[in-house]
Amino acid sequence: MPAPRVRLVLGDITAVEVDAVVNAANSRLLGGGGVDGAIHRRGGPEVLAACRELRATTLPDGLPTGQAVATTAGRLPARWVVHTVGPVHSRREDRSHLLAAAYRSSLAVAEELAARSVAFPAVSAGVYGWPIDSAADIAVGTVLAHRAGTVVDVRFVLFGEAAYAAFERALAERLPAT
Ligand code: AR6
Repeated sequence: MPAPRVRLVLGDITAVEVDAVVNAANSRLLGGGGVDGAIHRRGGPEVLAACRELRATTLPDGLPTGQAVATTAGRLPARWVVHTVGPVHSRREDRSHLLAAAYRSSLAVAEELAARSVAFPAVSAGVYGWPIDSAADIAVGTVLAHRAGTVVDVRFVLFGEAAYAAFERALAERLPAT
């Protein structure tokens, strides 16, 4: 099975029409800033209600770092939000495996939902402080290593030229022009 087709998009992930939008959430799953805040604002109260329900049932202690879970997308132009928790960047400890796990878990959840298209933000590259070049390299490497079942279309939706350029470099390194 081949890897999904990967595309880069400059803009706001809450405006993207895909089956599944990935949220760079935190373990509490009750909203926050950055992508998380934007997804909850545009998705509306249904998304928060679904997150609260998860906390009250299957995830009483929250969602561990590197894992993923789906909810309704509420009013977003998507079918589902896949919430994942990236690691906070640390200079003392290599947490790359946790960032890769966040992408892998999100793809696994999207496959369970039989999603075809998935949009990812640059998980951990905002509030969680991950340097953008490294975040892009891990994101692109992990998605290209995925053997696609239903998920054949992956879009990285990048907020700002610097993030877009970093993902372009990461993609060029992994997929040299033939
Ligand atoms: N569309 C696409 N990308 C965006 C958007 C958007 N609307 N808004 C921000 N970004 P962050 P994290 C970019 O901080 O680092 C939250 O408070 C942003 O420029 O959203 O994983 C959560 O509740 C950056 O490149 O996520 C957690 O507590 C990238 O998305 C914590 O932040 C990720 O930035 C998670 O931090």
